[in-house]
Amino acid sequence: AAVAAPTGGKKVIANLFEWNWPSVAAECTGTLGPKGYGYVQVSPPQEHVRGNQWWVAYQPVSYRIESRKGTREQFRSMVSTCQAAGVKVIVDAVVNHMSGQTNGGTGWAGSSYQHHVYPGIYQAQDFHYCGRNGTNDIVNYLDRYEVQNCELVNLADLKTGSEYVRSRLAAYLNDLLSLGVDGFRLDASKHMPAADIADILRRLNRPAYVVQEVIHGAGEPIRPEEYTGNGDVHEFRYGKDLARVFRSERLAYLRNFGEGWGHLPSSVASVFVDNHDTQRDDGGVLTYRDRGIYALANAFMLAWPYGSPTVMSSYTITNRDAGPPSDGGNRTLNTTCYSGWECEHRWPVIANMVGFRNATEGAGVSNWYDNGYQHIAFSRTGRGFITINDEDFPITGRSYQTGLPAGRYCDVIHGTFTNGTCTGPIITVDANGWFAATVPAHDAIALHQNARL
Ligand code: AAO
Repeated sequence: AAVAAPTGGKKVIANLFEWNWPSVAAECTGTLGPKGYGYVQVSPPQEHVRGNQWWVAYQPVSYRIESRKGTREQFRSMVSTCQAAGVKVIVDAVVNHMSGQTNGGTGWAGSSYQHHVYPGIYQAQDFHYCGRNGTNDIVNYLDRYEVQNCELVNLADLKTGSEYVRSRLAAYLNDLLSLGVDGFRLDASKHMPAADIADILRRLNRPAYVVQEVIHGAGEPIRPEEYTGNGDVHEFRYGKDLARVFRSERLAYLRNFGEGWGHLPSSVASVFVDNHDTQRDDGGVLTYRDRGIYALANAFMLAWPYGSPTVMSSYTITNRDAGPPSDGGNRTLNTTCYSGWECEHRWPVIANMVGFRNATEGAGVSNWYDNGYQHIAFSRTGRGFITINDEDFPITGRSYQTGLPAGRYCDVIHGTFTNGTCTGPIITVDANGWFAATVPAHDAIALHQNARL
């Protein structure tokens, strides 16, 4: 009962990583809805092991909706507030495994557990023991059996082939649907056979958006393509390739970015410049630390019609494992943008380009221009136009064919369009679709039909 791509006119996802529920709700009303985001992705909501690392959320000990991010009632209220603001909710669902700590303990909400024993939920027989590597851990990603039957970093690996485990996981997802959620990011999907996921999804009480985390790995036997029958799949090559282009290659190469680069079919690809793992563990990708170049890369992603884009929103990373700003009891504090939290989704260039995406949905690419190096331009036929100059020098004395109707347009890279006025420069497109302007170094100009004066 999955749907293969976000539905509705507004498809951009904001990933409010590790935000607590009251802060997510306030952001839906205050920013995400008004800026045109269609979805918010939230971090795992189930009870988890205790600790102040962010990744405790990826170690479930029960399916109670009770975590450092808030209670079941706060979660329910967040979902309805977001939906009232026109923003659907996607939950990061951890269904491949339970906790990974060798010693047992007491979870966030008081449930006691041992590694491989979660009273009333799972017992020892509900897990895989692959019998390899002395630890039962995955070592060799080139071995399909190992990846799907051994433990990912010691996390108790659920036997998703068993009837009981499937029904228990479906019950968890159906409970989230009963709280009103619209979709799921299925964590660690590579570690579950695609057919097991399909079986679990058939048990959902209603259709939901599904995106599976299957990291493309060179030479690995388990490929992202195997999972596209279940829903969308994260395209990890996108952010890596885009970063390489911006850092050391040429923007001119982007003219066929996506399928032309061997990436997944656009209709099932979920894309992002970075996510919570790559911003920590993959030095190659662009992140908030890259400031203006990161904004330009997101602007390209939002302008370019490939895949379903997710905008990352991070807290400031002090070290790899450190959790978000929290109180003495490890409860996540309310978000304070630009102080401990980066709030990339609010950066004016990124937030305004969400409106560009919405205004150009379904339009093709035309009027491609590049100078062979770091200056590109293209139209989203009849609805929008962008030019990006990532040269170290301004581009002067040029005119651009936009293909847009004549008129005065807000440059949404430098200005915000509200109630018919623009807080930044206004670009005049002539009767033949042209305008002339200087594009500063490492900068851009973007126009669209919904920001016309
Ligand atoms: C923590 C501790 C561990 C401890 C464990 C249990 O750190 O020391 O053993 O608790 O007590 C998160 C954290 C972990 C944390 C875990 C549980 O990142 O540090 O462990 O929570 O609390 C693989 C999986 C992928 C997974 C990724 C991290 O396939 O599913 O590892 N991502 C998700 C989440 C992630 C989370 C979990 C899963 C677990 O997004 O946040 O972990 O719920 C290759 C393979 C990939 C593989 C990577 C990393 O990727 O292809 O499948 O991902 O290696 O092992 C290039 C290559 C590409 C390569 C990539 C590596 O792109 O092309 O092939 O580089 O960066």
